[in-house]
Amino acid sequence: MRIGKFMLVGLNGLLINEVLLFVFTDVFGIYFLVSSVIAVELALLTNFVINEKWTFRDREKKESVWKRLGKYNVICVGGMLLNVALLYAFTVLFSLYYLISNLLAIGIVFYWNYFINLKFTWVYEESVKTFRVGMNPLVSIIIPTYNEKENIEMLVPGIFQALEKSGVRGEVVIVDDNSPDGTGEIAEKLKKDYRVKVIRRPGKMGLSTAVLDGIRNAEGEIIGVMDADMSHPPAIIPDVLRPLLSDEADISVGSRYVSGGKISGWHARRKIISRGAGLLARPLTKVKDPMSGFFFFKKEAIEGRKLNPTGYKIGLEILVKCEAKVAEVPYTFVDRKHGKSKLNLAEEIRYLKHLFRLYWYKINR
Ligand SMILES: Nc1nc2c(ncn2[C@@H]2O[C@H](COP(=O)(O)OP(=O)(O)O)[C@@H](O)[C@H]2O)c(=O)[nH]1
Ligand SMILES: [Mg+2]
Repeated sequence: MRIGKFMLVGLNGLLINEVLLFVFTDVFGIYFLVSSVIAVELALLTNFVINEKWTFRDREKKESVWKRLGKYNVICVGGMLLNVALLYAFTVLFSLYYLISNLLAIGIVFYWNYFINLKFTWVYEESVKTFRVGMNPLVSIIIPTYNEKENIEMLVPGIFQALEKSGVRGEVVIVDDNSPDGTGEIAEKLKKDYRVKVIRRPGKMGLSTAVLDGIRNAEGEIIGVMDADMSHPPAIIPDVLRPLLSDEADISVGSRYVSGGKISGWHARRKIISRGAGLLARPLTKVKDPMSGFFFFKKEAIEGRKLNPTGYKIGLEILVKCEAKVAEVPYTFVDRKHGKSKLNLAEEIRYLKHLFRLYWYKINR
C-alpha cells in the first residue's frame, strides 16, 4: 500500500533527523538550531530518494529529478510550518492538551504531505490506449435477470432486431439466479430462435457477479450490459455501439445525464437518490452517468484488470479501473412496466462500501 510505505519513510526520516541533530550538535559542536536545519534537509533528501525508488517506483517520471526534489522540499517544509501553526491553534485556541494537539497536527500534516506530493510531485499520468476491433466483431450482450419473466421475452427479440438493423453479429448471455418466477426456463426456450446462452446460478448472488460471470462466458470482442426490464430500450443499441465500432472509444455508456438524455417514469425520490449517488462518484470519473447499467465496451479494455464485484455498479468499477476512452450516448431511460426493482437499502449501503473501495484504489494508484 502506497500510503503505508509513505508513512514508513516518514518515520525513517524522523529517526534520521534525530540522530543527525545529535551528531552535529554534540559531536561537531554546531549550534543546535543550525544543526537542526542541516539535519532536516538531510533527512528530507534521504526520504526523497527512498520515496522515488520505492514508494513511487511505478510512477512514470517525466519531469527532471531536480524539479521533483524541489517540489518535495517545498511541500514538506510547508508541512512543518503547518505543523507548528496547527500545534499552536489546537493548544492555544482550542485549549487542547499540547501532546494531544501535537498528535493531531502530525496526523494532519502526514496527510498533507502525502496527498500534495501525490498530486504535484509524483503525478499520475493517465495513459489511455485505444483498442481496435476487427472487421466484423461479435457483440455479446449480458443480461442479468432475477424475476424478469415478462421482460426477457420482449427484450431478446428487440435486441436481435436492433443488431440486425446495424448489421452486427450478436449473442445474448442471460445470467439468471434461479428466479422463482421461472425466468430461467423462459430464457432456455429463447435459445430455440436466437443465439442465446443461459447461465443458471443456484441463488441470488448479486448483480455485479452475474455480469462478470456473463462476461466470462461471452465469446464477443465487444461486450454489452443491459437491464432485463426494458429500461434500456434495445432500439438504442446501434447508437451506443457506434463509437466502439469506429474505434472512437473503448467504453460507450448509455447516458441519462448528457444533453438529449432523459428519465421517464421515476418519482422525485428515485431521481434524487440517483443524482446523489452520482454526485458521490464525481471525483472518481468524468463520466456524467457513471451509475448507468447500460454500457458497451471492448473486451480487451478490461483484460488484466482486477474487477471487484461489490454490489450493483459494475459499470462504475470498469470506468474507474480501466483507463480507456469513454463515449456517452444520450438515451431516455424508461421505468420498468413489469416486475419490481431489486435496488434496496442493502444495495445502497453496499454502494457506499464500493465507493469507499474505489476511492481507496484511486488514492493508492
Ligand atoms: N442475476 C441477477 N440479476 C440481478 C440481481 N439483482 C438484480 N438483477 C438484475 O439486474 C438488472 C437491474 O436490476 P433492477 O431491479 O432493474 O435495478 P434498477 O434498474 O436499479 O431498479 C435487472 O435485470 C435485474 O433483474 C441478482 O442478484 N442476480
Ligand atoms: Mg432496471
